[in-house]
Amino acid sequence: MDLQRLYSANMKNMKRSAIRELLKLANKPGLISFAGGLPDPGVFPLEAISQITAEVLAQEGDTALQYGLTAGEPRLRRALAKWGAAQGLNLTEENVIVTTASQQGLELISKMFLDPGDIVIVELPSYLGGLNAFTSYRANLVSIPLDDEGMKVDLLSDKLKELQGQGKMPKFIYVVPDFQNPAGVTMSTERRRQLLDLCYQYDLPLVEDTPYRELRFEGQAPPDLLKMDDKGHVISLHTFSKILFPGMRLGWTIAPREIIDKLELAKQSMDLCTPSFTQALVRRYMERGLLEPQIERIIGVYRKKRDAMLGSLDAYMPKVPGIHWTRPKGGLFLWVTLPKGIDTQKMFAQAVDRDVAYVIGSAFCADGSGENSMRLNFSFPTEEEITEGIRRLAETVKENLA
Ligand code: PMP
Ligand code: G9A
Repeated sequence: MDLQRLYSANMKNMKRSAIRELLKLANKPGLISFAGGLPDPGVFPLEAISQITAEVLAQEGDTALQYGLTAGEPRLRRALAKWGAAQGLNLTEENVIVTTASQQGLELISKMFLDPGDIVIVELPSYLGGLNAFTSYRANLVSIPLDDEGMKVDLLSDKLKELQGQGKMPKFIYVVPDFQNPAGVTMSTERRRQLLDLCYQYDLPLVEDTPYRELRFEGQAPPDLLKMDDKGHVISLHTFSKILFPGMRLGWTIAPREIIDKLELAKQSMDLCTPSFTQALVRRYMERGLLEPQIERIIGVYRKKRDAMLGSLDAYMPKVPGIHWTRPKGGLFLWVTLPKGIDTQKMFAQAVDRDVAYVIGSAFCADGSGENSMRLNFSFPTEEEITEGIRRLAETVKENLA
């Protein structure tokens, strides 16, 4: 059969995720992977989940194994609204839709807003899974560089003016404001304020994707964009993937009611509902007050791993101009920049020969740049693997400098 003739234009526009492809490498014996953003399985709360699973089956198996409502199990929606309210957000359960993790939130938002050729403003670099969701609906991505304080809003302001002049207003702006994936940086309070003001000025939705916000190792968190927004522009994506575990595929989106209603409509034809079973598990887990101590446990483990990675980079990386890396105060990732002329894609095979892997920087850059950069994940490898892996990586970099 000539399938090429049949594929939709959307299908033809889809790109394979470098992250997902790299997961296949994880089985190479001896390889130390700084690639995928995998949580440390050592922190998975197996005992509590196994106990709660038995309880759910015994006490509410009839509903937990049944189809559920598209917007989510009502008691979980309530629990999530309560969790948000405890953080100072002004919301009710009607502002919450449960999703099959936050990747589905990205897909639903794309489905809701994007026609072919529409513009989405993204950070440079940005989360690959977000970029791929938007381009699968044939959006044109316009990248705004970030620095240690997040998206450079002065450049955004210029770009919005330019696009308005061309009659090409974007559909929304997408940011990962907290411990950004891939760069590890957090948007400052001032930038958040300016970003929201631009959204108000140009009447644009702001999609904040914040899976890592709770995983802060030190310092004071800047205010939530959702909390700062008093005009209903922010759509906020959340997930249990990094604060509990990703195998359940459970997340939630907070937004004004009208948007929740459209997301529900878009979700009906996608998966009917998020699994009732995992929703019941997490609701009980939260009701029992287990989530907060679990987050504290994860923070303790990842802080040490972040320290191990920074310490090893300081110790092993060649000290030459042009090599630097971000120093994240939370999350799962940091971003390494190498001197111009080193191509991390070309270097990748050499790194894998030395049994160490990373994600190439260009995978996160919608404009094709980033060839001399890479993302390193520190949550998955052990501290010993981090030290050894960075030593191997530094050897590879030295070989390329020579
Ligand atoms: N957004 C960002 C910024 C992410 O880093 C990730 C996962 N690494 C996701 C969304 C998707 O996560 P999930 O679907 O597991 O919630
Ligand atoms: O495995 C995935 O695709 C989720 C993790 C994303 C990442 O590594 O950024």
